[in-house]
Amino acid sequence: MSDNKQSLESFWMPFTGNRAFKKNPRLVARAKGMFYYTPDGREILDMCAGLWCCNAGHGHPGIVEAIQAQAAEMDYAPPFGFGHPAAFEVAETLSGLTPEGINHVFFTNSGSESVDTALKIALAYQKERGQPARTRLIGRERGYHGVGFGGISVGGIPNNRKQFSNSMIPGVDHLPHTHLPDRNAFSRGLPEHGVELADALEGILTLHDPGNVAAVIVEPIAGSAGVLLPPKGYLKRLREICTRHDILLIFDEVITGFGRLGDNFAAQAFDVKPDIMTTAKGLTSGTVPMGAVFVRDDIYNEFMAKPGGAIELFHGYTYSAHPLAVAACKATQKVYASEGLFRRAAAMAPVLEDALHSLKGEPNVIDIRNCGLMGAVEFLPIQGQPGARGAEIIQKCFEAGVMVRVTGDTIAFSPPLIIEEDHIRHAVETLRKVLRAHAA
Ligand code: PXG
Repeated sequence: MSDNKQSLESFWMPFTGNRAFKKNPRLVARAKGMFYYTPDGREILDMCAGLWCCNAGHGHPGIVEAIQAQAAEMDYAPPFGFGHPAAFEVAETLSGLTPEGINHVFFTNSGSESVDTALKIALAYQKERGQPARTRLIGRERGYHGVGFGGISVGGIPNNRKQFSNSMIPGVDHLPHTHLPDRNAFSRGLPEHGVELADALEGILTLHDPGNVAAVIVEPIAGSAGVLLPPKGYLKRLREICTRHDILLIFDEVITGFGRLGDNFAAQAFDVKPDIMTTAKGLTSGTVPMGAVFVRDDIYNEFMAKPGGAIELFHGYTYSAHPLAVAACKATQKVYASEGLFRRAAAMAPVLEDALHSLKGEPNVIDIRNCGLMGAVEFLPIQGQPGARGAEIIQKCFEAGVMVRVTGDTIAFSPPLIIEEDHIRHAVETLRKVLRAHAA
């Protein structure tokens, strides 16, 4: 450590170019409502809810106080073989938000753990119900399902896989992704073209025989890959094919859950019912790490049908249903309900749509996508330097007081659901200025 300057060397930062960051750090030290504040007090409008998670905005007093009170009351309770009442209570509250017939919750600490838990439940369920040949899993190109070995195996982002290419779990296929810029660029809401991409599932099933397939996992909207939307009718068709072949459909709702699309989950926003849903992020508004896997009642019941009182699923985490996470979750859900934040997201969605699409025609903008309070603006890559334009644009936005998320040459918007119209306009006008200055 030098005199006054904190060394940044020891912390190996996740999914970050450490050397570039440490030369030019973007630090935030405080947060309140829609804003972060840098260590020197500069205000930054948070247009990505931290990392798609702080749906109730930052520092909500109802959530802060609940976490503080719980820390004083009981710091930790073991979840294996013991329980604490609030965990059961919050599980029941959450079951009230899910589609009908999905009323059982397995708690984890992150989206990655939720995904690996869901895959394990799917595999174990097939054995439990006497279909042990059903071991194959199907993900999708450009899908992001966290960083566990299960998640990267069903995931489809090449950079997240290439350093671990020999260590993927076996028996995984991938559907084609749904990003068709030639046919769907500048669509407002769900794109018109591409429902037939779901039929690729039939091809994969024919190749392996459906009787060997356990589950299909997709994000209803691919978030990390840059807000890639499902064409109209696509998710329904995936559901129909899975039902026809008795295969589980898992929706990874880590980003789309808890109001992002103006409804509890994408399952309801799109009226397509999965068998299992993975969540995290908005579950506690990002305040305390927590994930949850929601499971159809008859899947849970299959495990419970065994005679005797033995352990039904050999899986769980030391911090499953951690008291602080449970307190944060309970308080967060209360805030969502009492402040009508999911309805608010639905009301603000058209404002975000109009504002984002007003950027059509600005320099280097090649596509704009949106659904609910999620949006993306994609730029023409600089030749031979993919990602360079996106990186420069988010740096300039940050310097101008707006935080957006970048993936390659796409920037994504997923603001807290408390956002107001003026914030949206300010963010989009800032981006417009940055784009014009960048092109000049
Ligand atoms: N599934 C989905 C759909 C996600 O978006 C995860 C699983 C994993 O969650 P955890 O909590 O283990 O990180 C995610 C996470 C980005 C970005 O750049 C997105 C996520 C995480 C980090 C960065 O957009 N999503």
